[in-house]
Amino acid sequence: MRTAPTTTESPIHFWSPPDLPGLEFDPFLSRMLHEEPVSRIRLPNGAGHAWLVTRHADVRLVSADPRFSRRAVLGRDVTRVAPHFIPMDGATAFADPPDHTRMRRVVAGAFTARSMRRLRDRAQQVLDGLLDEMERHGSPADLVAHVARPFPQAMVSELMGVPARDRESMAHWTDGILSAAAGRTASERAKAALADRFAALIGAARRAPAARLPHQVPADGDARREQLVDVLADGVEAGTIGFDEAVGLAVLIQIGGTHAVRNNSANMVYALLTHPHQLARLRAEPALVPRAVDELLRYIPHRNAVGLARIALEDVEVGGVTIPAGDAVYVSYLSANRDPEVFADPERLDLDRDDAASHLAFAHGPHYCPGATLARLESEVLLATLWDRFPGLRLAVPEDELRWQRGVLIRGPEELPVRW
Ligand code: FLV
Ligand code: FLV
Repeated sequence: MRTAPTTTESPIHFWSPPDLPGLEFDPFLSRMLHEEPVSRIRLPNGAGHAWLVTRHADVRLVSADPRFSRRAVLGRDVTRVAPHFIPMDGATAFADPPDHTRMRRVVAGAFTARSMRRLRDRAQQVLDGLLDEMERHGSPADLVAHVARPFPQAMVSELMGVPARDRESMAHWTDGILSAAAGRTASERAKAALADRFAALIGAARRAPAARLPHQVPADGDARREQLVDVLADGVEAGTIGFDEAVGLAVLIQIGGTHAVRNNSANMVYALLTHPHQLARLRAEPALVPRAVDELLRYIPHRNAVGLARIALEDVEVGGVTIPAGDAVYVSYLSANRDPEVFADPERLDLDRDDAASHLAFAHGPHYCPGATLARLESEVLLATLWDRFPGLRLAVPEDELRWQRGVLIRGPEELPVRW
């Protein structure tokens, strides 16, 4: 007989993510990390309870161990923050190896080293153009509207091969999907609209494979073949992935590539503007940029509460607690990034720390962010360029007058008014 005594002993904490200002860390998450590192929670939507795993070592275990399944989440009304689920049913987020491995291998075709070199050059061009426009607009200006929003939007469209005319509506739908407050119907509608658009783009790429034959392509032909919409269409043609899987993949990469990077970039600039000694350190030593990006990724609480659960397929001991088969489990990459077992003085933003690269901001295991290289290069180009162009850059309003998005899954400022 299976016994799991901790199940009946541990309390169930109701966790409704607060709308926190700035980069304030969720006090509930801190308390769990330090006092009850494997706990039970109930979130505002869905049914029942789930486990919350907060320590770095335990988060790594749960996110890489095949005894915890994403596939098994499908069809279950798991307790969660938003009324809806973010990914499409056919997306990688809901797949386990070996299916997951097969799908991810197709995506890797758009993230080759050559493709990333091309995108780094393109990122610099795009950003320089946006900063020119911001300069023409004049001080003060909103850094979210001028840079943090359009920059990743342009880059993910480059990666994907999304036509310029579709970019704004895609960004708009993406925001709708990642709102917990918009309501289920509005979010599901946004998700369906985005999926329809990608289905059309992938369908068109399937019907036009001849355009990608070497003797017909223009000079940028090689680059075009690496665009994700084409890579996915080729994967569908070859029978490696299903059409719905291809659409699910495109939707997730669009969401991460626009919404997540917009907010994280704005948060990075905000963090540096409000830590002047750290900013001075970065400006004195530009070679520090890649390490600074890691430390900012570690330090910034990217999201409210937790994302997508996994289901324990058998009883598993995690941090001395037995999680029973069938229970839902959430990991917190945010709390893992503040674990004092791994990070010295974890609450301190310190660009010189040598342990920042152990952060889990891009997750861990098979679901590790497929866009991490692109996200990282965008942040590197941004932090290496912004203060060269605007050496006097500073907040245009007192810090406590900044407005932070409410009822969202991914945290960030509404606007970031700056002067120079
Ligand atoms: O891709 C995911 C993701 C991205 C992100 O930027 C934040 C997240 O919390 C998540 C997530 O929870 C699940 C993903 O699949
Ligand atoms: O924020 C979430 C999220 C973000 C994301 O970019 C991809 C996702 O799959 C998710 C998710 O599943 C749940 C989230 O709360």
